[in-house]
Formats: sequence, structure tokens, C-alpha cells
Amino acid sequence: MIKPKAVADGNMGNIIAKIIEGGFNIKALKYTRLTEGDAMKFYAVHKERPFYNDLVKFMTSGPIIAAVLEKDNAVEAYRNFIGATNPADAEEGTIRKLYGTSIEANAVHGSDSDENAQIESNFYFSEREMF
Ligand code: FUP
Repeated sequence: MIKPKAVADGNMGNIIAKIIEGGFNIKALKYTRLTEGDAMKFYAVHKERPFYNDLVKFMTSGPIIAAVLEKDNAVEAYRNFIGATNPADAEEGTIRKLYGTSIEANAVHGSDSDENAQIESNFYFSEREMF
């Protein structure tokens, strides 16, 4: 996902270009918006954390880009590519370092396991929208 702040800042084209340059194959792509219920479900693992309500509010504050990416060892490769959760700690050249503005508005989301990647892909896309 490209998060609302990165979209609002006009960085969606830059981020998609970088993802392609990074050797990820785009299997599906969508400009859409999360409802409050969607965001609560998406981040349910964090529901006891103090930042949960703000995160849900932020993630529903504007449109996002959802994408399914393919690469060998894609989950780990993409997480390395985007950088640390907090842009301040992210390595130079990573997407979060380039386009993230805070730990909450850290430009992009990446799935943390193959299993969650499958669940999150199916959340956004039907079979015929994935190539
Ligand atoms: P990541 O897997 O790198 O996206 O990071 P986490 O699963 O730990 O966190 C998910 C999202 O929660 C982050 F992208 C941003 C948000 N978050 C905060 O807003 N504050 C925090 O202190 C930690 C995470």
C-alpha cells in the first residue's frame, strides 16, 4: 500500500517507478480508500497499542494505492527495499527514507509474511484483477 500522506504529497508515481526499478513485478494495482472497518481489521494485530486509533484515522484520511508485487523472496526483498518502520531509522535510498515523514506516515506498507501477503492481496483484489 502507498499510504494517504504519500499519495497526498504527490509521490505515488515516484514510488511506483521505484518499485518497478527495484525489480518487482506488479501483479495488481488499485487507487482506492479504506473504510474505518477495513483499517481496524487490517491493523487488528495492533489494537492494544497506544497508536492504534490514530493509525486507523490516518489510514482512512484519504485515498491509497494497493498493489500486489512479485519477486523471488518478495516479502523480505520488499521489506528491505522500503526500509525501517520509522523513516528516521531507514537506510538512505529506501522508500520510507525518501518519502516517509513520520513513523505513522511512513509512505508505504509491506506484508510481513507470505500468509499475510495472500490475505491482504485477496482483501483488495479479485482473481481477475491479478495478473
Ligand atoms: P511495519 O511492518 O514496518 O509496517 O511496522 P509495524 O507492523 O510495526 O507497524 C505498522 C504500522 O503502525 C506502521 F507502518 C506505522 C504504525 N506505527 C505507528 O503509527 N506508531 C508506532 O509507534 C509504530 C507503528
